[in-house]
Amino acid sequence: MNEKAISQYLSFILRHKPEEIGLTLDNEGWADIQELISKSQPIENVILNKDIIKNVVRNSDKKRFQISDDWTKIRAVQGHSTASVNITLKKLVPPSYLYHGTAQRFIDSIKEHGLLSKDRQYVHLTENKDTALTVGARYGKPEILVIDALKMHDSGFEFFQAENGVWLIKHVPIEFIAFQ
Ligand code: HQG
Repeated sequence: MNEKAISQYLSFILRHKPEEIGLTLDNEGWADIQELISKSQPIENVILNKDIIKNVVRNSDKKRFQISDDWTKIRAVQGHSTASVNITLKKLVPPSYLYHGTAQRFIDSIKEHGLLSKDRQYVHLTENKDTALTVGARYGKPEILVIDALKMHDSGFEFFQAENGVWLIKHVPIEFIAFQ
């Protein structure tokens, strides 16, 4: 079974387009697992069930999803674009520096506008350089930007952390970005 394809399908539905299958997410991003199963299309001929979903959630390298304590609900913990979801996030003091992986072809625009959240609700930052490299490589030749996170925080910007450790912020102005 192609767990990656299932993970990508769940990301698409739970982060971006629940309405595509007539699914409703609550304000915190939760979907009813049974409803998700009954409304989902087969993925590469695999019909979702609870065990498949549990395995995908458990094996997700980035811990992208969360299942509720009573095992009835599922949500994506970050990465949303859908405006119907507004997850309560932990507001935290960030480490001194955080990383953002991007593609070289975006650098000129980032130098002009800073980091924008684009289609998503937040700009995504990580403590892990390797993760940043992989994320950047999805869009072209990767480039790692170093963000002066603590200085930004001390200047009044709010940093949030998702359940899986990804750091989220609304915008990063250019003065806090070190270009290599
Ligand atoms: C770029 C993955 C031009 C930005 C990762 C990025 C992440 C600009 C792209 C999560 C720009 C948006 C999110 C500007 C930003 N001009 N380009 N001013 N500002 N950009 O996919 O951060 O595997 O929406 O650098 O781990 O790449 O899906 O964001 O290249 O946490 O679970 O615009 O997705 O997680 O791309 O990735 P995205 P992202 P998953």
